[in-house]
Amino acid sequence: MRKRVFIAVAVAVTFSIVLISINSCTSDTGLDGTNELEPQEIREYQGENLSSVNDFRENSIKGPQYIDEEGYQLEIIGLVENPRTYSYDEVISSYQNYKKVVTLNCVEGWDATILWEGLLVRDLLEKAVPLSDANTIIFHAYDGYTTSFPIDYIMDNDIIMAYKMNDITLPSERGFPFQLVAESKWGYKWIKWITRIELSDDEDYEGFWESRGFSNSGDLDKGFFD
Ligand SMILES: Nc1nc2c(c(=O)[nH]1)N[C@H]1C(S)=C(S)[C@@H](COP(=O)(O)O)O[C@H]1N2
Ligand SMILES: [Mo]
Repeated sequence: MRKRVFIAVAVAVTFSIVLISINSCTSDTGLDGTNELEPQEIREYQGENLSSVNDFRENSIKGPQYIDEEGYQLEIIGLVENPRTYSYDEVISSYQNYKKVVTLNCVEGWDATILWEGLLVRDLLEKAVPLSDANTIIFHAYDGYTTSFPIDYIMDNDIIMAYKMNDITLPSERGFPFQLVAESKWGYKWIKWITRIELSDDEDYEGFWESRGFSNSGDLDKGFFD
């Protein structure tokens, strides 16, 4: 008799555990009864086909970096009147956002066309006010990677620092929180995981790949060893 009661209790307990776990796996039901779904990337924009965020080859110098949004800081430093540190939300909420379809071309022979969304680096610079001897902008990343541009490239073009691609937040592997959309430049100029923007007077500064023989201008219409 005791044994039967024991078995019945054991079966009931097992059954409830199974039910509870099925319930917690399948639904993310909010208080209002709506189910939240993971946002999906878009693959077409204004009639143009887009690549997927998964079409990129992973060839980063130290592999993917996983940056925590809470502790993240973006520094604007060097030859500027107003050096400043931003949190992730401050960067996103302080500036007008822009969208643009641009293709990244890697020197390894692949490319990806993505709808990028972010802020203009020019807007960040205008707030920071570069000093008159600043002529170069150096981007630093969480993995120690760097790359640089003449300030004029940033001021004369609508260069975006992206926080979304194909309508979803940048995945960690793709550079969360920010990747530079270095239009008309080779992929190695599209720095990911940006943590610091430094204004400098060193026109000859060479970033990670540039100091290993790749062209400093990185212009797509020229060879990458020019
Ligand atoms: N911080 C950082 N940014 C980086 C790189 C890197 O190694 N570290 N690699 C660059 C290169 S060579 C290319 S082609 C693009 C490619 O982006 P993906 O690694 O998301 O494919 O990122 C660029 N940005
Ligand atoms: Mo690349």
